[in-house]
Amino acid sequence: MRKLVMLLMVCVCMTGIANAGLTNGSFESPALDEWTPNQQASGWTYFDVSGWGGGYYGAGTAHPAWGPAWQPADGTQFIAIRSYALWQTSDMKFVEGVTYTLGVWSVQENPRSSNLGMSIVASDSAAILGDAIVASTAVEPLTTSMSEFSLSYTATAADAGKWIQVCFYENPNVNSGLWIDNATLVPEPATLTCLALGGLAFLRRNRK
Ligand SMILES: [Ca+2]
Repeated sequence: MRKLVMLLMVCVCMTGIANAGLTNGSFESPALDEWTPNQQASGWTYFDVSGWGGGYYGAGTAHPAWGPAWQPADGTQFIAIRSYALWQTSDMKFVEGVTYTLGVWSVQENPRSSNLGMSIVASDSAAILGDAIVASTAVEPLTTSMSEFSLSYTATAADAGKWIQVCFYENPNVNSGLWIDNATLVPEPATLTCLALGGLAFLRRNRK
């Protein structure tokens, strides 16, 4: 019975960590009845990366006229951006030696390379987007279906204690709309905390 309780503790821990770090990573909030242009997902800050003022963003459920390529990958809602970026401060700070993997699902309007940008940022402040981009990549989503992309970074001693921020952007130089869903930020080894909790439970059990 006790072994079962400890096993359950570890399982609950690992399940909880699957979506740890980000707020509203699946863009399910606020709940929207339908696709809405210029609607922002809560928990994220948006900005125009082109400066030309012709960008677009939207959120909600898939438009009824959209084909199977443009459907949410998780839940019922997702977002779109064109020449826009969005970022947020996660609920984690960097720990030296821990690897953080930023994941996201995306499909794009036209076949254009380097269109989806993903960045991991270290910041002294949770309130503003920092300028220390510690990892960044730009990838080409498919036009036929959502697919997953990821970016990993192992924190150094210099990063330790700084807020972990994440940013997604559409490359304004290629200007092709992106649909995005299911953003995650996963630390590894994530099981250290869980194993520590399991160890505590074991010690308490033996003291009785
Ligand atoms: Ca979603």
